[in-house]
Formats: sequence, structure tokens, C-alpha cells
Amino acid sequence: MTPGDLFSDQAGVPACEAMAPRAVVLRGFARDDGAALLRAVAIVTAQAPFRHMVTPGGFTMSAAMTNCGRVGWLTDRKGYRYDAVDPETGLPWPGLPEPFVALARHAADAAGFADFVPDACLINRYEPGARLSLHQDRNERDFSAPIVSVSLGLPAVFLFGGAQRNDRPRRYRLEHGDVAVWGGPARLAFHGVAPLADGDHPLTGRQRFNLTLRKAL
Ligand code: MD3
Ligand code: FE
Repeated sequence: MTPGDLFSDQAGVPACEAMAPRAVVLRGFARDDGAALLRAVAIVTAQAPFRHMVTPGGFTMSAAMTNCGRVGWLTDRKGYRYDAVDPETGLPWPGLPEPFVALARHAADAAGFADFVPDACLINRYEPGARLSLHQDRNERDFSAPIVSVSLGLPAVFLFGGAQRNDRPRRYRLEHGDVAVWGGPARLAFHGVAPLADGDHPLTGRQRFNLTLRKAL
């Protein structure tokens, strides 16, 4: 599918859907790159394995995470932050794979954000039952840059809330190859992921992966 198509091949689902001002879902934008993106995830995770991080409040997250790029996002008992070193290995995070950078730039461009250059990517892995509770992404330095997210593998229900934690979230189904670009006021909206339903995806089995490409520095 080309980004210019009015509808994706999912009957009746628009190829580009505005969720909020300057926040869009590009349905299937990364579908043709899915296998290459997943190969790059495997290369990253050979050096920086998935792990279940602990929140400052002492809860172990159900989604497993790792990072690539100049810095990686971390949580532990001390708080949330970006760091250039993977605390599990003591090594710098692996570099951003070129297919991640290219896809992020093209998706941001399609959403009206010219010259997006990410420097970090958080990679989340969900297995059945794993979820992400409502949160804001606010450890980045420059909120004027968008965040580009790529869904791979099993579908998930994304929860898109408002500026306040208690704003009732809207629900969006995100499927393999869907790319979302979050800018404008939505950049600081509360959001999360409902518990993953079981399933079997031809490329990932019983897993969903999500890439979030960010300008953290
Ligand atoms: C809206 N990831 O990594 S992707 C995260 O599916 C995160 O793994 C979810 O929330 C996931 O922080 C959701 C969509 C997304 C990502 C970042 C956002 C939506 C966002 C940042 C601001 C607003
Ligand atoms: Fe987030």
C-alpha cells in the first residue's frame, strides 16, 4: 500500500486517521517492512536483551523492554530517565538500525513533521496478558518533536486519553504494520495498552512488539 491510498486493504478502515490535532495513525505504513524491522529487533536484543523493569513504586512491568540509540529509557526504584548505558550489561545501547531511522523519518514526513531525526528507540514486547498502564512520556527534552510508534505482531488495543490521567481514554486497535505519529498537544496525552489478547501471528507467534522512536536529547 502507498501512503496516498484512501483506504487500507482492511475493509472500510481509513489509511490515515487523525486521533487528535497533529496525531495520526498510518494504517499498514510499515507492513512491507515488518520482517526487516523484526530482524533488526533480533540483532538489537542479542546485545541488549529484553528485561522486565521495575517502577519507582516497586512494581515489575508486564511488558518487557529494551532500547537502541544514543540513550535508552529506563525505570528502576530511583525513577524514570534516559541513560547512555544499559544497566544490565554496562555497555552503551546498540545503535539505531537504519530501517528504524528511515521509517521514522518517512512516517513523520507523511504526518507533516519534516526532518524528524530520532536518537532513541524504546522497544516493548508484550505477551498475552501484558499491558501498559496510563502514563505520559515526559522524560524527553524537547516536546516539540513527535514520537513515532510502530506496531508489529499481534494486535493490541491502544488507550488514548487526555491531558489529565482521569480523562476517559478512547480505544484504537493497532495492528501489525500500523504506524502512529504523536505530535502537538497529543504528545503529552496520557496513553496505555490494554492487556494483550492471545493469538498467533505468522511473524511473531504469541507476541506483540512496539517500537517508539523518539528525539530524547
Ligand atoms: C502518545 N508504548 O513506549 S505506542 C511507550 O504500544 C508506549 O507499546 C505503547 O506508550 C505501546 O511509551 C503505545 C503509541 C504511543 C507511544 C508514545 C506516545 C502513543 C503516544 C507518546 C505520547 C502520546
Ligand atoms: Fe508511552
